[in-house]
Amino acid sequence: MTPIGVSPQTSNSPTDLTAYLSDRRTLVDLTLDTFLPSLATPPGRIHEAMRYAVMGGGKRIRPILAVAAAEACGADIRPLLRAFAALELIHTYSLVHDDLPSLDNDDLRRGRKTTHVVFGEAMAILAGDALLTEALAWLAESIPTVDAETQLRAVRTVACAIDSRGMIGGQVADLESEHLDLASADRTSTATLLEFIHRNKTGKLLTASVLLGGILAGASETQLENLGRYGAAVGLAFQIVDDLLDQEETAETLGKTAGKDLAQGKLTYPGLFGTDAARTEAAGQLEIALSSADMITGALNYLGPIARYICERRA
Ligand code: GRG
Repeated sequence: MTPIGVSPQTSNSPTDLTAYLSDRRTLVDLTLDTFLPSLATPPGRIHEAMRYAVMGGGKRIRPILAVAAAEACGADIRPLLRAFAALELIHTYSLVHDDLPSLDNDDLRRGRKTTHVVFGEAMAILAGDALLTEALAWLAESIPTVDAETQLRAVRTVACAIDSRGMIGGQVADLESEHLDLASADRTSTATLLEFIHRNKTGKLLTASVLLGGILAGASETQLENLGRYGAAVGLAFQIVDDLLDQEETAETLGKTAGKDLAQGKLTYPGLFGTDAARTEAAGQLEIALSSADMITGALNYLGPIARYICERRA
């Protein structure tokens, strides 16, 4: 298979984040388009649904985090791109399933109709299943620059992040927490539950993305520790900011339904602690992320600017 080319580095300066994000996003999109089954592959309808869900936008934060971590650890990312793009398949599967009528019942995602609205519920369930399965195959595809044991560790890291003790577990706790009677609930245990939901539902896949980049780059254990700390902080901050955006932005800006958390009685940081305290918590997590990013001393390190972008984004 022809490796996907990396365009010339646009800038070595972390201040040039926009160019960096755009360049890496193009690489991720190219990889997804190259390796996803074509519409001509039978049965065409499932591949159409998979491509509709994946190729219709999205910030590509998870694969970009993996790319940034690998680059910060000094790796040539070209042979690693398919494994990194697998993160986007996993993320998209979670969105497709989360939008289903039996879960969030949403009809807007990434500025377009959700997959089940366009393809029907049965096909959306199967497309989500197929994306997850495809992701595992991409992660397990042998990589010339990575030995088999290291790759096994990488696959295990991602799988453990999204299982019933990780992303799915967080989703289940989130479902069960809907319409909690906050007035009569003990505040400390509610706060613990909220952190559990955010760290698992959102944080673990983001952390695994950073770790995947580091592991496949051959990072040292010390580097992996710093990457793990960075990922956990970014993951928590990401979801707190998402809670704030749900409250403050419009569906037009977000490309998904706004104000849903309140309507669904979801447990959120601004809901439990107020907007100012939620912002303070996100800022604290950003500080942790920035100091952890600084410990990775590679020549090309965009981890800090990406963490800042995640905390300051408006969509
Ligand atoms: C497997 C059903 C199922 C659920 C797992 C991750 C998840 C739990 C559900 C997806 C929906 C959701 C609200 C996730 C929280 C994380 C989050 C804010 C996702 C949106 O991620 P962005 O902003 O989206 O990176 P884009 O569209 O940019 O990729």
